[in-house]
Amino acid sequence: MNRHLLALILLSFSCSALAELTIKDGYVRGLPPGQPNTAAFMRLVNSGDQDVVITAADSNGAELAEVHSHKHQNGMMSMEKVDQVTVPAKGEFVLAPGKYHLMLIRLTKPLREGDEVEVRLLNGDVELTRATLPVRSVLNER
Ligand SMILES: [Cu+2]
Repeated sequence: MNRHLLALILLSFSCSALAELTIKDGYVRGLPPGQPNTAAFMRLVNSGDQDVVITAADSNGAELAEVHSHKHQNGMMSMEKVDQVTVPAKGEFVLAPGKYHLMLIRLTKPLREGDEVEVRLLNGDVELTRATLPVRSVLNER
């Protein structure tokens, strides 16, 4: 390995150490059996001095995880995958019902109240944060 490459790798490690993203108040919406998809909600808190950009996600509970925006247009609800989300330095970004959410697509098993699902948020291949979220029945959602 040449020295430049090593320096680059060390630099990227120290950068990711500065990214202090944590997931707070997270949960996965538990839906009746037979639903292929659901959503996870959480507060993304950045305690670091630099903006954190999320470009990808994954989960052990679904084949795919994507950040979606949610819109009301002409009385219709629609949602759309977003390519990236920026959590500002010393700030937060909220994923909540009717707003942005982490879509869990093609669930690998039915999710019941009390189950747990792990989600990871990434920038490219670099893990920014992960959390184990409880499943909360949609009936208990505020
Ligand atoms: Cu969605």
